[in-house]
Amino acid sequence: MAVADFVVVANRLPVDRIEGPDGEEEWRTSPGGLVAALEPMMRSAHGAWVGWPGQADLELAPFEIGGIDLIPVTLSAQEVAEYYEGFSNDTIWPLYHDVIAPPQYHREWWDAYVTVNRRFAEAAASAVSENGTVWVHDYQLQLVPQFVRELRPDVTIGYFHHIPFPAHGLYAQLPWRDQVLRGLLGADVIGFQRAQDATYFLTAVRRRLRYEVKGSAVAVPSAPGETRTAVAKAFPISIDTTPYLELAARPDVQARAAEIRESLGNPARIFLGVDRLDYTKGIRHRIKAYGELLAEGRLHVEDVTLVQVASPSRERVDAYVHLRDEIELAVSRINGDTDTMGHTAIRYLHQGYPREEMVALYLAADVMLVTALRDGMNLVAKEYIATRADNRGVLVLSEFTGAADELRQAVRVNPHDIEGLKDAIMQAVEMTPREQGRRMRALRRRVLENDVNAWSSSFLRALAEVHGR
Ligand code: GDG
Repeated sequence: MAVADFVVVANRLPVDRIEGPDGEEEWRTSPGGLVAALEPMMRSAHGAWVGWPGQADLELAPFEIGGIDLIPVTLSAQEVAEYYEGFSNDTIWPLYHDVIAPPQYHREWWDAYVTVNRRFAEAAASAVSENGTVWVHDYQLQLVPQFVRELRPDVTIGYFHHIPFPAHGLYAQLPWRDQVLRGLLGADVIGFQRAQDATYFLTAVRRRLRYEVKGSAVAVPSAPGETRTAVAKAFPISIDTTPYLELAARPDVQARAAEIRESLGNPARIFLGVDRLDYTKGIRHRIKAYGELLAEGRLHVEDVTLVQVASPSRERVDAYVHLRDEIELAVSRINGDTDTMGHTAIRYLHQGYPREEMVALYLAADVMLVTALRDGMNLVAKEYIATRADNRGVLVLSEFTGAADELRQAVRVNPHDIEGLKDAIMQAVEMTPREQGRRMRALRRRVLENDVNAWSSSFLRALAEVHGR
């Protein structure tokens, strides 16, 4: 069944199962970073997408939605627990985000990871046409490039890593460190968010596998006495700017932004945080700094509100359950200490919202707080900038995000430095409209010129160049 010239492989299919109007189940395209990034290209290239439908033990035949052929991969409940919640989200995720939470190493999880990666690779290998292209995404599927190459040496293989790659001293903890490097090196091009990630990866390749590395090119042994070239470099991902520009210009969305401000009591400054509820996002640090500014009287509850959207995430992984408790305790303490009948310090929302509402929130916010302790890119920062057509608003941005490499005119922070974070928040509060405009214009130019189409084109160009070298 070799059909598609271009096959995307990602952990999740870009769809959610929902209940239709008459109670029947149907599929709807789901929002989210990767989906938003690839959807436009998938439609124009008539590609296929291999992924898990998001429910255990679901056996589904391939189907089409919105012009994209979807090829579902079945995972058992045990595989979801071991490959996805276990190895992907409780081993690789914390290790690659600088061990902010302790990674768990379990041999059964690794075995499940290998088995499931092989299944994804088999699905991709049988879907891709002769000399076609397979583009693998992210840390759940690091072995897929190697497995696809073993099955289909004719195809061009790309891999993009959405999260950070750790420094060698940390990476070396991984009991399966050499196997993972060999898995990734099955690709012709291995893309990272930041130059630093690519450097760390190349260091690991040199030190662990002793392959020859020249600049961004690795000589990977392919047959006795022969090598092929794999290239590892940075391709900073971005957003599909069109829907953000369109929504931000819509009168009803602007009216909704005004209504949000009104319902918060029209404070002089609205701060906004939008994150999956994840320990990498620095939500606690942000709340701590903000709470201290209120306690010290540098900010007053009548004048300011922090809206914190923390969308539910990985609720079956222990570290996330603890994090939620910690954040909710901190929020209710600050609110309890400072709220008045008419004003609240933090409007905390453990909910997901439609994109219209997200854009209304971006428009309502004077200051966007992105304080991640480690983040591959952070698309929220770019979304906020895209919506600020009036060139007003301030982005406070952690230097530990991929976005910090590009968004130089943001107010940069080290979120571990609470005093520095407090000063940055005050700098944002006090920034003149003229200075806001100067910075925001430059930020917008950067984001609008380097959108997701520019990102995918540059990755695919690099892929075409390397293959056959
Ligand atoms: C990974 C890497 C990298 C969030 N809540 C709602 C909602 N969102 C949307 C945001 C944004 C996306 O989800 C989150 O993207 P991020 O980049 O911030 O973070 P991760 O989910 O951790 O993504 C990350 C990314 O991959 C892409 O390579 O940048 O570093 O960790 O688009 O707007 N969207 C809606 N409702 C919500 O409640 N509609």
